[in-house]
Amino acid sequence: MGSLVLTSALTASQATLGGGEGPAVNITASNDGSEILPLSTTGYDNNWGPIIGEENAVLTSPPFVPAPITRNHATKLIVDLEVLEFTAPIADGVDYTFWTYGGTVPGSFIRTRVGDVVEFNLHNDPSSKMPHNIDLHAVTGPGGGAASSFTTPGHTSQFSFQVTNPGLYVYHCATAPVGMHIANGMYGLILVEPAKGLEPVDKEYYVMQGDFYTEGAYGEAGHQAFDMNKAIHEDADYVLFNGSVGSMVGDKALTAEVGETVRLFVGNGGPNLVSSFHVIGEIFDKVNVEGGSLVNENVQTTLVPAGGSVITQFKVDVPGTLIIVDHSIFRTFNKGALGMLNVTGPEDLKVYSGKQDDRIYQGEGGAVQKVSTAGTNEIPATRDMAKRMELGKRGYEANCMACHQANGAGITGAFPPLAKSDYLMADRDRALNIMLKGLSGKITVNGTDYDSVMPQMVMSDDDVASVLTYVLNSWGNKADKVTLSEVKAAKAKNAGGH
Ligand code: HEC
Ligand SMILES: [Cu+2]
Repeated sequence: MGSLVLTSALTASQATLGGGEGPAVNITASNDGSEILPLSTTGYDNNWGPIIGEENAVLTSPPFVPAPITRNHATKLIVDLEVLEFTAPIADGVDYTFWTYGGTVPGSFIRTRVGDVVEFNLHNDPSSKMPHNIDLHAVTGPGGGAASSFTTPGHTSQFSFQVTNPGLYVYHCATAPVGMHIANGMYGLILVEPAKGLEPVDKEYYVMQGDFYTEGAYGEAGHQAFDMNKAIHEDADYVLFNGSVGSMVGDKALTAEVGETVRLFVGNGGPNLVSSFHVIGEIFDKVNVEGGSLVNENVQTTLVPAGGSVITQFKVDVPGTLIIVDHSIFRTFNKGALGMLNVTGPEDLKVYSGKQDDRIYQGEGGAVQKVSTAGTNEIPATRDMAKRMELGKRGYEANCMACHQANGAGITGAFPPLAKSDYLMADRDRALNIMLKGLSGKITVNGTDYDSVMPQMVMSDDDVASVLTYVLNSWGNKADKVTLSEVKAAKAKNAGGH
């Protein structure tokens, strides 16, 4: 493992390198000295030379990636990425409301070269309901850009960063509740090529896994809403490559010809599950472990962490259909994690049988367990005001603060205020229902319109009573304490009414 030792160049001045050539010291060999590795990095070496010119980044939708970078110098790279929310099929006959970067799940693939200064423009479409931002794992800086990129619908945020470390990095939304934004599809990959580029191959593809949580079980028809409770329990209904069941099968399968070398840029958006990434009928000749500089060879199955990546490379020797799976195998046959790579070309004695069955992943109906609703362990019905306020503050910090802020002031244009909110204080039953069911649609708070979505919160009845008591009695608000029986009555009424 000689590739990570050349760190002394860290302090070298870029000014000493005038010529737009790659770094002077760029030799990485395996132990026997025979081979240049796929990500033939120099370790952490910031001799990138001057930033020359500027260009607009080419972005691609999965399963495609932009062409390899041929520049031999760093540049100013302008990225325009648009957030779009829309409803689309997640499976045959099943719709889901996705939140996306660039209109696809995963989001657009971004290709950079180490040393590039990226000017990032995050556009949030005016039709969006939610604010969004972006945390790029390729960024060195607070929140990976999240703090600088919080963008309400109809706005654009701009920030810049230099890509300092070669590798394959995940980007994702980091707006509260983070898990929900990721679960709805807000992730993608950004590649930072080493100065001398990657080893040339014949085909490159973009595959990214994600887990999805729906109110109905796998395959249940109609529009399926996001299920926060299942997400918290990591009880995924769908585990998918590239955002839908069947995204890479049939005429959408990846393709290659016998004798070609294929590189897969593989990401895992999560939000929860780790992928045991495997291609049935292949062996990865090389794997950039976790998307970094360490190269493993002759690998059958490689782990892709949630919020992580790998680069796999293999030569296809025989014709047939290779099946791309998460080898946590129920996910493949019961939750959708199945793609295909069709290899065509001359037959060989060891032809892969190619016996694929398009029905195998459909309609098997995973035995998804129903998650029981929030805990209802018995609590004294007689907590006094002080106790309610104490518990409520804790519950507020855990469940509400990310959006409505510690002082209850909310965030203008995104999250309405609770402090002195006329909407909140006008109707106690309505407030209770918001706590139990979330809220969407147009409302007016203190003269300002909001048309957004507050997800359903998962809290015990006791917590609901405490948090609402706290909210109704903080930041200048004043009301009676909320009792457990009030919460239970509201719940019973909802159960009857629907
Ligand atoms: C993910 C962000 C988010 C979280 C977390 C959240 N809310 Fe909201 N909340 C919103 C949004 C957005 C709206 C406006 C919804 C609309 O436009 O219909 C809202 C509206 C409200 C309203 C009505 C409007 C007002 O300002 O009076 C109340 C009350 C409220 N939330 C209370 C809470 C409480 C209490 C919690 C914690 C248990 C909470 N919210 C957690 C985003 C959130
Ligand atoms: Cu988001």
